[in-house]
Amino acid sequence: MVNINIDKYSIEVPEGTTIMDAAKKCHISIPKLCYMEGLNEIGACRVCVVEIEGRERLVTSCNNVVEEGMVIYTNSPKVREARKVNVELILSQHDSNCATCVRSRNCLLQTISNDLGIIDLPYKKKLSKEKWTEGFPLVRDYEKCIKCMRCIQVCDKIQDLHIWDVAGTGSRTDVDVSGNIRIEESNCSLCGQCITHCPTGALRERDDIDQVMQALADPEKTVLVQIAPAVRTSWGEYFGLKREQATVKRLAAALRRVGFDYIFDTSFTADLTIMEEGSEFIKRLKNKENEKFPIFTSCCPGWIRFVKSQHPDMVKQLSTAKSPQQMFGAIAKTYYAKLLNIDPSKIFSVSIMPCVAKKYEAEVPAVNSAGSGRDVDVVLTTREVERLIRSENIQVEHLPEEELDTPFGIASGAAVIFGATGGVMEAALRSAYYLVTGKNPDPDAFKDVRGMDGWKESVFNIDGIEIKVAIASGLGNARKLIEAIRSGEVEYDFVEIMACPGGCAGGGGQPICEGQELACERSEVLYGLDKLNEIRFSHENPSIIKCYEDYLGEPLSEKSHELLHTDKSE
Ligand code: HC1
Ligand code: SF4
Repeated sequence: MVNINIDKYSIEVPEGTTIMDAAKKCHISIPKLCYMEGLNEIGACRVCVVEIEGRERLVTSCNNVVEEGMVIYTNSPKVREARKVNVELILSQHDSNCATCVRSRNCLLQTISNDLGIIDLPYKKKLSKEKWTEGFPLVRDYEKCIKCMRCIQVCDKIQDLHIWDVAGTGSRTDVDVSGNIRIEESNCSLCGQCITHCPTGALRERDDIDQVMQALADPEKTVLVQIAPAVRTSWGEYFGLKREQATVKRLAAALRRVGFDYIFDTSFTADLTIMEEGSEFIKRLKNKENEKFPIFTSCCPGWIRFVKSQHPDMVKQLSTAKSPQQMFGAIAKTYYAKLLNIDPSKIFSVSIMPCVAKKYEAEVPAVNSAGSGRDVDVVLTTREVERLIRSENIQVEHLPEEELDTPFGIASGAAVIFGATGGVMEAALRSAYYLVTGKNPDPDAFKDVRGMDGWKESVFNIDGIEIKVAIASGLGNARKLIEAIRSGEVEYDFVEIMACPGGCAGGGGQPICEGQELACERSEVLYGLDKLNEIRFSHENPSIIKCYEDYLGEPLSEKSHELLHTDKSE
């Protein structure tokens, strides 16, 4: 143990403790900008500097460890002055257009600048670089980048994709796409994890709110919106709502006031995905000698982009089922247009997703099969929806809860857990059991696949058939799992992969809560909702049963193939 003194507190801490962690033990919070625990402890921003008695130079507290007898000052005049100059230097490379920035009020650089009382920019120089990649779902603004390297570290260490790198030297140092190519040409999965870990507005999603506003203002359009499972766990975070207040029904009330005509649930088509994907899996399992295993789930477009670029020979092992988002789009512009008796071209279909890659997915030509333009016209992230609601001055905390619309507002608990890692697998197994045996299992029979581990596996026996399953979330884990399959180290029948750590609950389009990884807490909300739902099985959703009776026939029918399946290699 080591005895030290921090800001006049004497404390004993284990050897090897960083000064930042030692201060935390005394409830002293040292400001930091580039730091991410375990990932980015490089002292690049020099905001976390502290003074040590007897030493001339200040030291960074995130990557210097305590020594016996050290006397540390975390907020002395010398520290405050240095911190201020360091942030002013960072701001000299930053555009400081806070009023027009998507991260305004949720920006660590803005908070620290304010806290340090910076009201002038003595080192400001003219920036010349152009804004970048308008049109691509992921937008980067060089003038807001502060070279903290967080995006590089998340992409390297968690996602193992290495899209970002340092370019140039000295005052020309920038963060840019590795290999000096444009982002559109890179293997970016669009998982959006670089966005949620950026401390400023240098990385963000393409903003598509205007297109929705235009459709809402068009009297010719019927505007419908689908809400993804994981959005109900997080949308209230910016508004300061407690999780019990921020329900999907309160979000429905807010969206109605924004002007949407029909509010539906993506979980409805998550049930449909289970019907199709589950039936496809059983069919392929019965034909095992002619099929290549494992079969992979296909609802995460970040994962699809990853497999296409990193393991193209495995694309044919993906389930052909479209994602719930795209199934919803196809059903909305066919079956629902028929129910409403309106021309599909008059339907404008919006989705709210915790995801940036879903913007790309909706643009892929092969997934658009309803025959009237795009099946999903616009995808908004959870963050965009929060901005949309704020722009309408809606006081969400005073809204009542309101029901979603029928028939696509009805979903099973199995569908709702899609938003957590392992949820798609659990939902599929519940219905696969029914498809094989004709009986329902205990709805919690497959709960072994829950939890935040990045790579999970289990074996289940359904009526004498042994099914080996695995689940990975985070692309670094996905890469390890695939390499183990290739080397023959492991063997599975069915594998769920989600690009974002923790699944969509931790999605790249979710609210940004500095320094917190909330996938676990948000997933608990989903498992709670599943438990409370009267319908725990996708095959028991009455709207799904009716949709097959009235329109699709049966799972894997010709109509289903036309609307709900796609060749992933396109
Ligand atoms: Fe997801 Fe899915 S679970 S992919 O994370 O299969 O985005 O929530 O909507 O499509 O249902 C995302 C979430 C979402 C789809 C479903
Ligand atoms: Fe999108 Fe979910 Fe996949 Fe992340 S895990 S890329 S949020 S679909």
